[in-house]
Amino acid sequence: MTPIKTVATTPYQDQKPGTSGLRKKVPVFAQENYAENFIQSIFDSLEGFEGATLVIGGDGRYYNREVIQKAIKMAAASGFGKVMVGQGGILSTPAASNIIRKYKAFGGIILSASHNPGGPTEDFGIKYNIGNGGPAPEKITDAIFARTKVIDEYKIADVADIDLDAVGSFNLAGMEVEVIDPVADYADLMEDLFDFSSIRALIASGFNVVIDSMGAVTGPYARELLENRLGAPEGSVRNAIPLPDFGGHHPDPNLVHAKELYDDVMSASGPHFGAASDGDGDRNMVVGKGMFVTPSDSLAIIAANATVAPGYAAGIAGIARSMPTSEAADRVAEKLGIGMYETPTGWKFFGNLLDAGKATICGEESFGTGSNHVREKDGLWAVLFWLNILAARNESVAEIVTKHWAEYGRNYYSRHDYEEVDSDAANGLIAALREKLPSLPGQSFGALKVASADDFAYHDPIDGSESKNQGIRVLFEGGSRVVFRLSGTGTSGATIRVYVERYEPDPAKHGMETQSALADLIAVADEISELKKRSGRDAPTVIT
Ligand code: VG1
Ligand code: CO
Repeated sequence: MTPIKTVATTPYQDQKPGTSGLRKKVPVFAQENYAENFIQSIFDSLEGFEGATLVIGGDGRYYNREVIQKAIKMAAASGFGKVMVGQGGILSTPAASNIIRKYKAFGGIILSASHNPGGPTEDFGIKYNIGNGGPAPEKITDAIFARTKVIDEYKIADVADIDLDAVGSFNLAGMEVEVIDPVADYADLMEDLFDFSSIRALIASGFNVVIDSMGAVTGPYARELLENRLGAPEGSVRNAIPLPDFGGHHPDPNLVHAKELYDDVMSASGPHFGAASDGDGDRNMVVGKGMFVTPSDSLAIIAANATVAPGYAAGIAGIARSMPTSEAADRVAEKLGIGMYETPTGWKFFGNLLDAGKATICGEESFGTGSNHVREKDGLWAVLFWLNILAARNESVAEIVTKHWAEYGRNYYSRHDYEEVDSDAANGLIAALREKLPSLPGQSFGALKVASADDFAYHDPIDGSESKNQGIRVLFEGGSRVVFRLSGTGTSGATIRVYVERYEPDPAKHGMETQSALADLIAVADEISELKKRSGRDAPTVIT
């Protein structure tokens, strides 16, 4: 008797994938057939996977194991030949991307809500990645969403739960399941890209490095790399055990949620260098003594120094950044005489540029940096890149950053988030801005005169696809700008993001505090968008 059973289901109307997959609260995901509907809709939107391999893994958050069991049984029922799943259900997002590429899988399902909190009433997420290892492009996520609205049945192997905790292979309803070591392949890849012997020597000389894994997925990866392969003392990786609720941490590596680490590095007796990663391991925060590196600057500095790392010794072909990310990297690309690409927010837009060899290094202002080694942003990769640069240059983080500004100028930059704002109010704010766009150019706000204003649209140079309404940009004469967009990853209400940037070429003016350096632009952003009035808020929820 075949163990495959077909189950009748009714569609949900709210399964639209956002910036990075479908994200909802756990109680939403726990509704009858909710996860099954979405997973079957993924399979129904794909063609040609009969007998092929699917990679499955997640960030270890609450509900991870339950959904992995369902996904494996459904993959068997839909005709996949093999599933590779991380031991314990664990795979960081960049590690999953690597496994898909290395073992030439058809694609992968990544269970994560990234930097959002985890737990029984917190967030969960499902994302599909294609065979290049990257997030599915809009064409596929649109097809998945269309399918979720009409789905009426799904298929599942009616078998007992799988043991996810022991590495090994077995047969499940005619499909092979391989439970793999989630760390080894990724750690090997990092060792191919970076000069581990120089970094080992730097650490052995007394350079004190700590990584805060924030109770999330990078713990085992960071331990293997930093403590086992690079010789840092045991305990250098903090909050190293992935926990279903991240130990109550909000695993978002920024100055608000990783403040303890920041304060420690800034203290006289603290470590020389600190880094943190998010829930699923694709974001990074880098802090040196006396110097927090903004993600936009980090992208520019990594690109400018890329050739110190063996994996990039031949030089980089181009840089890509999301539109709201600061233009610091543009100046590096200009100097290197290489291509610079500006894409909408979200890693899925970098995939084509990376596949085509147009861009080698990519980044976002939201603590995300990565390269063509995988097709996701990669937190530990960025940390190792910094350690490689520090080892090669024999200077402190603060020296490297200030010298970079002196050479290229400084892009003062900040993002203000207004979280859990009423959705109608947030949509109204964007709609009103959109209406104002034609009248803005030429208008002056104090000393700032609007040069141009638009709603960012992206034309993909590789596949010709168009993505509209990707953020309202107001550009001022002299190169300053403010950008407004709504988050596509939140799970309650709306989050308004305001991005503010000012370019300062004069090194004598590089020592200002960021918020003061941007004060006039922040005030103008409020005036143009009526932010305070419409959101009912006096101040942002989070400033990064
Ligand atoms: C946010 C960030 C974006 C990032 C996305 C996924 O999206 O702004 O840069 O790519 O999260 O990252 P949004 O739509 O909320 O602004 V992760 O680490 O959450 O997978
Ligand atoms: Co993430």
